[in-house]
Amino acid sequence: MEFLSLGSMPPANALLRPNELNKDEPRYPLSLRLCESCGMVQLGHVVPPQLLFRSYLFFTSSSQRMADHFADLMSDCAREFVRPGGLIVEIGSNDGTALSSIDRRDVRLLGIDPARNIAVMAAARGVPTVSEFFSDPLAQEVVRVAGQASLVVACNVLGHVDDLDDLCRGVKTLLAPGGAFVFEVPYLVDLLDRLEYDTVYHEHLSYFAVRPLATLLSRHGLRLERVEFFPVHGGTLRGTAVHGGGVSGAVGELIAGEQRRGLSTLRMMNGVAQGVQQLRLNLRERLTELRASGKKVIGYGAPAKGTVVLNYCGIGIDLMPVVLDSTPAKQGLHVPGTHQPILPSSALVDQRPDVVLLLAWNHAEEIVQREAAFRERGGRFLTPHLREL
Ligand code: JHZ
Repeated sequence: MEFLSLGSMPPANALLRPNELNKDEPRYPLSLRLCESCGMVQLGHVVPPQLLFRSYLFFTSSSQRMADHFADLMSDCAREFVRPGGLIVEIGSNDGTALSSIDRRDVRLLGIDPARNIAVMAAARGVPTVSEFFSDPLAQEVVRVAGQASLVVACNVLGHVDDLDDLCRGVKTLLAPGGAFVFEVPYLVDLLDRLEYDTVYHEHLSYFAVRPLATLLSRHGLRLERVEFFPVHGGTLRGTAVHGGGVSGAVGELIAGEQRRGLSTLRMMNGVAQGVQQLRLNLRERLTELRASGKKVIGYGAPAKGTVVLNYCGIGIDLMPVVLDSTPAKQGLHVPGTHQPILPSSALVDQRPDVVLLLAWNHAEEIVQREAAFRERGGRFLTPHLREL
């Protein structure tokens, strides 16, 4: 049952070149649905993955905090699960940031990522990368060539994959006995509690609570053994699964807690949808007031999330003339739909805004610290959830 519609939107990372601004942009419906029986929350419409992921503009290395987070994950998991000579495979390895952080010389590494432009960057970091979509047939091929993996890692990947059964079959094929599948996904409960509607975009097909994850894994002979939570990306769930069935006692308790909260009820989702609609009105009102009082507002960060906020809230160039982003590949391009030009972060000084809308709010600490001089000059940071920083 559909409970939230964000309208029809261009894909969040389909940034435009200046000569594309007058052309029609492909738009696709963006809405969330709940399966009341299994608790899965998913998009109502699937954009073909070839259009979204073959050439990709998001680089894991763009945040030092995220790079540190993944380095910790890799070193902890390698210590726990990988013996000398063992193989570590990362699905969705992006630019190789996580795998290249492993400082052990006695393990073998393999990245798998469909983005061809990014695989080149991973190779330059010394990470051998297969530039393909992960699938069970690909897993069989990896096993044939390199053997099974003691550790399979997939961070922010499960939500991006339409055929989750095939992905789990592939993990089952790839995982050596005694090995672990460690994955991270944005945690649905945080999304709902904090109204993080901007993490809903065409790349993210599924939004996970613990119960549907456990059901999915167990259907493929994988047992969800451990679940941990981290604050990154607005609330992240890290799961560790091993060969087997069912769930551990601790995971069972988490599932019971989610059920007690009424997580898979339409009633709860409808409340969230109302909160999101209110947030849109409030943000538009605040930006309109700022403009009326002669204040200049610009955006900081051109993340996928930013495209959603600007398009859903109807924030055009009149309310926000430019957006800044530190990623060289994004600079000189324009935000899909609303068309703000993307300038380097260094333009903050020349732009002289009064208020910065922190579209990359999940990196607030890193950004606010770096841009301390802006606040010293009297500037203010505001998040799309109307938090003042
Ligand atoms: P960021 C990505 O979402 C895409 P996005 C993906 N689909 C996913 O699942 C999630 O991550 C988890 C810039 N920046 O990380 C860099 C600065 O300008 O929120 C990025 O363009 N200055 C895989 O795109 C953007 O902000 C800075 O100091 O929503 C952040 O993008 C920092 C730290 C970042 O991901």
